[in-house]
Amino acid sequence: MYAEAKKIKQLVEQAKKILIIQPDNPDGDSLGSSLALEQILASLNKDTIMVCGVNIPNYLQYFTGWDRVEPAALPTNFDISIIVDTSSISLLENLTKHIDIASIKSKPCIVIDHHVSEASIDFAQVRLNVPTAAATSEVIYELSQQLNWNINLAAMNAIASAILSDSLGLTTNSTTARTVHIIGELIEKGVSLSQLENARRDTIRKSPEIVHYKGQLLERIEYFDNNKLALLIIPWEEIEKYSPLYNPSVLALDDMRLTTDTLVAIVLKLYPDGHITGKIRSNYGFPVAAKLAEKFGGGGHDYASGFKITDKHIDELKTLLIEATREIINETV
Ligand SMILES: [Mn+2]
Repeated sequence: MYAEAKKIKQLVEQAKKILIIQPDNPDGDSLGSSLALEQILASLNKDTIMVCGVNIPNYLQYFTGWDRVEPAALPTNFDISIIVDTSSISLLENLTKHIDIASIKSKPCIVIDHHVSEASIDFAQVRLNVPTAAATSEVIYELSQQLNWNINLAAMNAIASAILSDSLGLTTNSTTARTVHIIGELIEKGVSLSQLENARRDTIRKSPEIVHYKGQLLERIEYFDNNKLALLIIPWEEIEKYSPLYNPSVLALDDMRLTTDTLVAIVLKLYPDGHITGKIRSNYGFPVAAKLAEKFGGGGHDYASGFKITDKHIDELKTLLIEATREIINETV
């Protein structure tokens, strides 16, 4: 039972139009959470607008309704907002180029999340953060059950896909018995996992161009400290060219993590205004991802995290990252 449920119910009941916000790094969980909320709130006769600061990438377009997420909408006539799957203000930077942050701050805001790191969104009226949940969509499922909100089949499909996405098919360390039970309940109510998986597989097919680009990325992976750290840098020209087709980091990360002796895999993306984002993944038994990201102003989970840097050259950042990873490895191993 969530103590925050009552307050959330009140805010939702009083609202007519609800803005649903995803972070600037949308993933299967943030998208599935948004789509599930869209359906659940529609059953409560609420109008919703789903927004995200970036376009929904191709590899997530197996979610029915992804195209209802507006990348650059300018809604001001909403009553409350719900931010899903992040507690970090830095992940709303792109969005606030399209929407005045003051309009969000001036109205009640609810955060629903499952990230362990400290919350930097300080203007939310209610923050329902459940770090023990494998996905934000798991929290939305539990909350809806608790409040007796109707979850239709479209919402159940979105929740199931989102949970499977964040939990890598129920295999991450964050997957609990409850996570698996929820999937079981969704199947009982009509969700077909094989149908969802087929839809997903259809969208993750790669064009020959992307398969060749993946080859280039794999060749460029650098290994440090006896392969314990795998590092890949993706320049803006490639992000611009390939990310509308496929997320470049997703192309390489699994192979990086699956290298013999590798404990930590990091992908750095370079942007034209000089900022650099980092995606960190660590291997099972080595839960240091959030700790490492925090050293660079970011955060996340034990095995998956990220950060954003605006004041460092790539060479300097690379040196610092190699040192920080080495330190954490020495402390842990
Ligand atoms: Mn998530």
